[in-house]
Amino acid sequence: MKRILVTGGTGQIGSELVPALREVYGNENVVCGGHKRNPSEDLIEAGPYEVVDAVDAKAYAEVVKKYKIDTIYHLPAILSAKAEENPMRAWEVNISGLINALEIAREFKCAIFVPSSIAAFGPNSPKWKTPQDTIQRPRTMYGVTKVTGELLCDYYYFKYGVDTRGVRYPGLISYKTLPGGGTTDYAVEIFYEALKNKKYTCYLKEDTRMDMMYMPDALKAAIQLMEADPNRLIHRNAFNVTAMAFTPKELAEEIRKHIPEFQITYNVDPVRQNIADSWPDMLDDSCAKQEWGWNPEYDLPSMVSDMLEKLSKKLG
Ligand code: AKB
Repeated sequence: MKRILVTGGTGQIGSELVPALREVYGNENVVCGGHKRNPSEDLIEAGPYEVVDAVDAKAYAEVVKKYKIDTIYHLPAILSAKAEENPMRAWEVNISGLINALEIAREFKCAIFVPSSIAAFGPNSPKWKTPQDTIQRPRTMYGVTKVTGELLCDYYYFKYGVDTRGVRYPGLISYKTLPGGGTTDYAVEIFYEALKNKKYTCYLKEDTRMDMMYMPDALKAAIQLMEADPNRLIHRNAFNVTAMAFTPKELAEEIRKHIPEFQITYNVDPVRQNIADSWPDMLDDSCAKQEWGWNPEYDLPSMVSDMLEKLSKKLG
């Protein structure tokens, strides 16, 4: 059985990936490594929990050694909008943290999953059906760290044979843990406001199309890729994955099918608008489909109805 450590385990992806992995591999075999956010009670009660600051290589390595870890899901990252406020901190967390993880994976012979993002593309990448292999000249610090991360993961695979794998996530939507400091965050916030106040003011223009995915598909992608037959993998770092692409206006229209009184208004934040305009509208995920059988379950209508149902239960 695998022995897994998830760093960034209390964040938006980690807080749902840890329970999903525990279901597959057993509670005791999946260590949740948290840092900034306090863990929920069920994360601590169900299995091992350790504080892991990815920037502290020694502490990171000690946890890997203590639990005889053979697979790391390395998730800590400062997201796009936050990274523009403090680019040096973003470099430290996203790159110094990552190089620590890669060195530890090399030393302790661990396989490692590292998420990249649509942010690894820039304004001169093709916008529609962005190919797996194409121009990557992002203009955000977050994007720069994501391209660097992809290259570092390839380097550790080719130079040292470390089993590095990753996907380029689009904006992720979930009802459990809020994202923090991303450009795609509106697609989560809108559901809270729709249920609580029946109105939402969006910081992006109504026709800003971006690639998105519902969290169950994002978790499935990570677990499925780490289980994939390595002989079939041509790309490794990092696979384009996608599930749906929509604009704020289209999302609001879909929500209105469930909450007819819902109203959306717009008050554009130039920083986040600029970032969103530099990203693809939708990725081409055919390599992920061919090389490891990627197949998302949720589209816009099924995501919206599940989100509203689960979130309204959560909000009581
Ligand atoms: C962000 O908006 O920064 C992230 C991402 C697309 O990687 N959600």
